[in-house]
Amino acid sequence: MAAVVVSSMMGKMYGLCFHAVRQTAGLKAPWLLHRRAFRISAVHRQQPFDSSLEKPQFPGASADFVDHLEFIQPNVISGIPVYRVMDRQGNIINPSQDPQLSKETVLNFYQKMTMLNTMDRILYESQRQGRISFYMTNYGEEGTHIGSAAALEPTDMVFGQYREAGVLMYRGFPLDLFMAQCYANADDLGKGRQMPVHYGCKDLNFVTISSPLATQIPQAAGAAYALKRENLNRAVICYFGEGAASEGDAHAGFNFSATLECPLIFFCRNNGYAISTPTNEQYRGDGIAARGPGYGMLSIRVDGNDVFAVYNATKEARRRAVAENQPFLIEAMTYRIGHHSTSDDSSAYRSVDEVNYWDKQDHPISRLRHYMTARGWWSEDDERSWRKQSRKTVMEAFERAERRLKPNPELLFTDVYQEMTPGLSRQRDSMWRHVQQYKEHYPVDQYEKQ
Ligand SMILES: Cc1ncc(C[n+]2csc(CCOP(=O)(O)OP(=O)(O)O)c2C)c(N)n1
Ligand SMILES: [Mg+2]
Repeated sequence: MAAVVVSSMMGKMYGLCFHAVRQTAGLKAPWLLHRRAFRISAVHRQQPFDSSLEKPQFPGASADFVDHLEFIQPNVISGIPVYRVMDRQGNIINPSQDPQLSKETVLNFYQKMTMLNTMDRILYESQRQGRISFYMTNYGEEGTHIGSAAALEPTDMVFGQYREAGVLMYRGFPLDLFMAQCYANADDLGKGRQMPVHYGCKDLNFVTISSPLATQIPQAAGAAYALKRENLNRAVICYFGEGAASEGDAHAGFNFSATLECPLIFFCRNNGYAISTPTNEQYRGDGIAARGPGYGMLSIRVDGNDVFAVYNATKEARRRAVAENQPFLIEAMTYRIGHHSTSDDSSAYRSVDEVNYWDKQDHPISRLRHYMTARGWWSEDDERSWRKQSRKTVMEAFERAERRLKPNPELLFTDVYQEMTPGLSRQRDSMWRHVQQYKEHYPVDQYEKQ
């Protein structure tokens, strides 16, 4: 039914794309589901105990004895290779890896990546002008968003960190709703209760963002376990930064999903920084992909600025995660070109030359544009008119959001309990008395009436 091949030495593993190979029959029959959901599959059962054999009998490892003292070397110098499909000029390196997407699909990738970029510029500027309270840009990471989102099924569930707006955009979240959330206006699906960029959309299977880092990781493991039990051919993708991977919750999520055999894709955006903490202060191993084998997860490192490499890796991980019920770890190497957020000034901890390199010489958008131009699918004129049109579309949505009223303050107290508790009810009455008493300080006309 299944076979596991796991290299014995960590050092040996580092040269391989996939660190463990497991083939398990697809999950079909309900009785099989029941068995898989509640019991460990046969291949992972404890090794049989046989005291007559001069080999280790420890239940926690399956290995041989050695008679020489040797520590395993972490290979951080020549580490896990970075899978890519295109070079920086947008040429396909190995034709067998070309996903051969249609012109229409590739143009859609490009339009989504650039639309995200335009939306970021306008919302970033609007925060600088004091129109919204906060914002986080996605500059430089557009390839990781669009490449991964395109490889999923719409029914797959997304657990994001906060810098994955392109995934939601690819799924069809309209500009008006992005703006409504950032403006916390009456159209916001979250009813204005969250900070900007904390999007969520039930219809698009995009779980609402929450600020405490890495909380989404064990939640995603639980959701993937539930989806496996439903047997509906759905997967979960969980995005996180390399900084969030240092949280204890990351360990809990990785280990639960591996031992419970969950159809889950862990997608790490390694963008070089966690606010001002660079990766060389964040970890001492070979990035995040190197941790996968430790959890018994199939793992790969990809060039996150190569949208096709991200697409291929996520597509294959998604296919196998569902067919074989096991988690995958993808580490997408990229660079955070913008400041961490509008509360950060990155010139305090990194050089302009470093940022310029990624902005001008190794950018996911320009790489895809080179690819399209070489095929005659895109011209200077197309670029000019698309830039103009996309900016106009974003500006129109922005103006609509700004004109819209704020949600009724009463909504602060709803949706916590099915029926409002006496305590909450007293707080609500007290709020209204306060607003009434100091009405000159509250622009109540800017809020929706009850
Ligand atoms: C538990 C917790 N600790 C600290 C923070 C403050 N914080 C917000 S974002 C961030 C850095 C995260 O970096 P990374 O995971 O690499 O994501 P990136 O911002 O680079 O996309 C920190 C420390 C937080 N939100 N939650
Ligand atoms: Mg980071």
